[in-house]
Amino acid sequence: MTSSSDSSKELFERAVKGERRSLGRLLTSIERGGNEAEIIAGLAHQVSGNTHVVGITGAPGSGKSTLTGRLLKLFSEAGEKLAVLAVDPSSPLTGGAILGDRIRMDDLAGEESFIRSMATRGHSGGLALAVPAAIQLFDAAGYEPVIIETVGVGQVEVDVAGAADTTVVVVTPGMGDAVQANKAGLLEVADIFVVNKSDRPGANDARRDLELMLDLGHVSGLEQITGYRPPIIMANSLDGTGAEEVLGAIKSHAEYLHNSGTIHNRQKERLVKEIQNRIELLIGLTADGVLKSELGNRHITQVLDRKISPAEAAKSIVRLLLKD
Ligand SMILES: Nc1nc2c(ncn2[C@@H]2O[C@H](COP(=O)(O)OP(=O)(O)OP(=O)(O)O)[C@@H](O)[C@H]2O)c(=O)[nH]1
Ligand SMILES: [Mg+2]
Repeated sequence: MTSSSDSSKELFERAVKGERRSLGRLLTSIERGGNEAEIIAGLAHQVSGNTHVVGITGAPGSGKSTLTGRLLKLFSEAGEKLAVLAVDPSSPLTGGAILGDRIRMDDLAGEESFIRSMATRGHSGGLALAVPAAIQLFDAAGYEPVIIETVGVGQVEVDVAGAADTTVVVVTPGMGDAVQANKAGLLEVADIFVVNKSDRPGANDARRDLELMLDLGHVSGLEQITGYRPPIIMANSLDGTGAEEVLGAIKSHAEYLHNSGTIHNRQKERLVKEIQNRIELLIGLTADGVLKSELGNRHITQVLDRKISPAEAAKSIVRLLLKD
């Protein structure tokens, strides 16, 4: 074993015993990616599979962090040792804003809770691997639940939501927010809806839009099979209205998952997705390498000489690679 994996192992053992500084260092390695991250994820995987993962997603500025802060306080008061991971799939530049959230949240967290933000740091596929690894690490270190906050702007957060056992989708009154969430594919993944900023005009319209969409069968096909209909909760996270109800809904959904046995499917889906992401990453790296190799050059030359098409070159290379 290399010395770096030795030190990861030591850090991991200390993190599992509750040493927060070690946990922080491991999370930094996970965020950086590469071999070290893989070793840590492997160690964590062996002893994970217990925590409940709650995803909180929604449009930028919908109040996810404010709501998360409320939940953090309620869970902490109930004696839970929870972890919050704030994920920003956009640019590393907004890391500062997330940090601002973190500082606000630190005031609300109990001594035992752990709050962390994670940005892409510009490497592709980074979050797709870093988020599940971080979840497994928190899980191994005994944090329950793990709350993941992501900004809802594209595919990444739908994926991250897919990594959760319970997904909370936050919408706000006005501007057809519910319709936007529907377009972004967020309604399909929602287990709980929160109409936040319900102190603003149009909150009841937003609620009605969501009810209609649920009725219209965007999700009701699933509802008929499972018997579960996502609740819609009106909240004002500035004064804390609705937060207890959201907490109750998270607990009810967790119970539903356990009673129906669906929890195993979710955990399986999460691991299958992780394997898929890792395969894609490995194949991508292999493709990069091959194109710079002798084999790659031979094919590139043939394509340039118009002897074979790019598609034929790709297929031929893949066929040759799969032989090894
Ligand atoms: N009126 C009102 N304002 C709220 C409510 N919840 C949050 N806000 C405000 O909305 C703004 C955005 O809140 P955040 O919690 O940072 O929203 P967010 O979804 O985490 O934002 P990003 O992480 O940047 O996507 C802040 O100024 C909050 O104070 C609410 O229930 N009512
Ligand atoms: Mg936020």
